[in-house]
Amino acid sequence: MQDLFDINGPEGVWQESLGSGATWIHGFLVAHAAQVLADVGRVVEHAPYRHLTTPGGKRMSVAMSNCGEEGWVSDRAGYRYQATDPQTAKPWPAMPVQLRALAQQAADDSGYDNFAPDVCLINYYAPGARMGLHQDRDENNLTAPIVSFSLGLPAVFIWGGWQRTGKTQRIMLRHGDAVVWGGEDRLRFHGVAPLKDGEHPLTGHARINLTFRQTR
Ligand code: MD6
Ligand code: FE
Repeated sequence: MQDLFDINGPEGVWQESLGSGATWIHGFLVAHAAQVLADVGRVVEHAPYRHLTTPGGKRMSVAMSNCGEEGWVSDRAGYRYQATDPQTAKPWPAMPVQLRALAQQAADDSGYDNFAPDVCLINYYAPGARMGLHQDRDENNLTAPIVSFSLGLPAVFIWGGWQRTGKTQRIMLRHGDAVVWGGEDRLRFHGVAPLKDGEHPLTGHARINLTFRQTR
């Protein structure tokens, strides 16, 4: 029954607060998922998914790409944003206008007007892929929120506090969910538990997560 409800679109969209600056918008993207995935497909034709290396030398289990004016990258030298794709030496593909508009809409709906994302990091999770507990603090502008879109297989998102060792909460992010966080929640620790295998009609054996960031 839940699936039937979700494909109806707006009726299946509802908000849940995760903190004073953080909003989980269930079902936000369900009605736009095919379009968003088509946009993502065009981006990764030009900037293919790749497994980056952490500064410590470990291969990340999540495969990544970017679009926008800059992209987030990691290698032995550290984490940073840069305007060119290190793999192709070309600028990252432009951020599709409709994707950017959806991210702005999610931010608006959560009380952040004037969100002007210049980067969209695209994370591809195959079964078993995970993301360790981290803070997003490589952006120069920490007053802007981050908008996150989840597509495909569901994943357990670990929502922590302001200290690595703080209490954590586990929430299940599903196909079409958006999370917007800024304000006092902007620097919360968070991560993703190893992806459980399954099959989704639009993504197959995978979860795709997009995070829109305003780096300046
Ligand atoms: C993910 N997301 O959901 C990983 N970071 O696959 C993030 O690391 C993240 O969802 C900052 C803000 C929102 C996020
Ligand atoms: Fe993050």
